[in-house]
Amino acid sequence: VPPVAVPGLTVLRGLATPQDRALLAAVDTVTAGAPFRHLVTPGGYTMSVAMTNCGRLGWVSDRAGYRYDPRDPQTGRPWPAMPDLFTCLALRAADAAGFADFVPDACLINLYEPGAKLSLHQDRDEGDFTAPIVSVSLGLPATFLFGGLKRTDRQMPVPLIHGDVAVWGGPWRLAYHGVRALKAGTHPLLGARRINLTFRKAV
Ligand code: MD5
Ligand code: FE
Repeated sequence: VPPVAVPGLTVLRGLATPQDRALLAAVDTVTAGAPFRHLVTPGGYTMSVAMTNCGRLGWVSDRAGYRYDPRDPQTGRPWPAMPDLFTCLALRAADAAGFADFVPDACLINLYEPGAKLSLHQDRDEGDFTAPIVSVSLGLPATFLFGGLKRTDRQMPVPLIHGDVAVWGGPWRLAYHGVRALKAGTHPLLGARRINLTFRKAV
């Protein structure tokens, strides 16, 4: 996998690999309290990526719109706490990419099965665009598409494999991005799945 030469994007190859089993055990703890579910977009489409959250705030979508919610709408309970392992990894990655003191208050957990994709979008539901976003890839490889600040800007494909941690922020915080449909395959730890942890400062 080649090094990434995209301005505004730092990919720390394999940073999460030494902790992969512990990270997946923590994901299981979170999903025991807040199961993965397929959210509906404001336009009425059901997303192919299944999602859940941990931390003080969780990202949700329904017919009313996108928002951060302190409670899981499916259970009415607060989201499971952010595991310390998650917070520490996100802080360490942000630091390595030049963003000091990143303390995420939201972790969106995305589950991809073959065929699942994320269409081109911006992450703009957060209150503070000066904080970076940190993303951890586990399981099957995916192709991340990193665009520009306009929807029509050319997109750069970036392969993300198990253990990779991506950080972006600064002037590129509002870049358009997406994930290509996941190809079928079998990963030794995750089988036919990709799990992505996306850490953000929502407020
Ligand atoms: C994912 N998740 O892999 C993607 C990518 C999301 C989302 O986009 O909103 O849940 S993780 C986000 C990411 C990683 C590296 C760079 C950029 C975004 N970016 O330049 O925008 O499930
Ligand atoms: Fe995104």
